[in-house]
Amino acid sequence: MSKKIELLAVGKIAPFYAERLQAAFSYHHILHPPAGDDILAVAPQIRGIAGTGESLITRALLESLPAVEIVSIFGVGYDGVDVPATRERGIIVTHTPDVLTDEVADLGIGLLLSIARAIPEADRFVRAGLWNKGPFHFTRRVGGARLGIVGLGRIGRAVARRAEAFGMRIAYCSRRPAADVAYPYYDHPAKLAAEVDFLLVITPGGPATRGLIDAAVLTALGPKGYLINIARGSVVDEAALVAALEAGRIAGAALDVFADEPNVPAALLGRDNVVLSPHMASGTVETRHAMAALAFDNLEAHFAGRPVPTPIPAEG
Ligand code: 8YV
Repeated sequence: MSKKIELLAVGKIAPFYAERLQAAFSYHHILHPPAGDDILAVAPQIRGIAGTGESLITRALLESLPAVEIVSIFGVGYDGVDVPATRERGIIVTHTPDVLTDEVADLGIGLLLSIARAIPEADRFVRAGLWNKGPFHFTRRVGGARLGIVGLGRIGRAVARRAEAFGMRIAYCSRRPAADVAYPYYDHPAKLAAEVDFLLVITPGGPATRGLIDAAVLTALGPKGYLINIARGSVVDEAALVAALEAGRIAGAALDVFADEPNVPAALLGRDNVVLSPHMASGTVETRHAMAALAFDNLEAHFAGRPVPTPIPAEG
């Protein structure tokens, strides 16, 4: 039998995916870079990296692995990868688009409904026995409301299609207008925020969008506006968000992603006008298996000398 290729997995790898990698590769694992002592001996032989949307594939890590040819990300977002460092060495980077689009869009709509109709708060109300003492407060209608989508990529479009079915009026903001949609376009999130009731963020993470949703955007969204973030925690200025919630400058927020996961600002935990979920938008059994299959296919194709199915975009 030929010797197995040395592979380094970085971050929290789903057990079923790790098992598949272990069967096919000589598997090593670290939670965070830099590479620990345990893999130093094998570092010069590592030819592939398997990571997730949250893994940090830093320049320093890549420099410690001189033979790396491919980084396969289990996730559509690859903002944890130092892409310029991979480009300099011709290292291929792949991700898992498309297979998770519907799932993430579903959770975006789920969070929007949850915050608008106060579903988690209503659940706490019933469980606490408060229904006997009086009715639950009225909530916010979604039909006819205006939804602003920050980032009209694959997932943003899938959110828009779903929101249309709820009778919402869509507008969007992205780097440039999309030629194939009729939704009103705004060139800055603050301009979009000023025109909508719900602002849903689904733009890539990374340096280009860090802190994009800042105090000015939240102020523009206004005291009746809701923020939904299913992108990356880094896209929202979390301190500005907490301050806006505390001052009543926005009506509420529903968040699947945070700046320092799994740590969530304590100031958000006690608030009824905040809905929180643990970065789980793609986290169904079906979709996580589809993501694992695609992430694996990328590695397999590369080491078999075939083109990888889903490289990251050339400009990304
Ligand atoms: C994570 C994600 O990759 O696709 C993305 O960009 O954020 C997620 O799907 C997933 O949580 C795996 O860790």
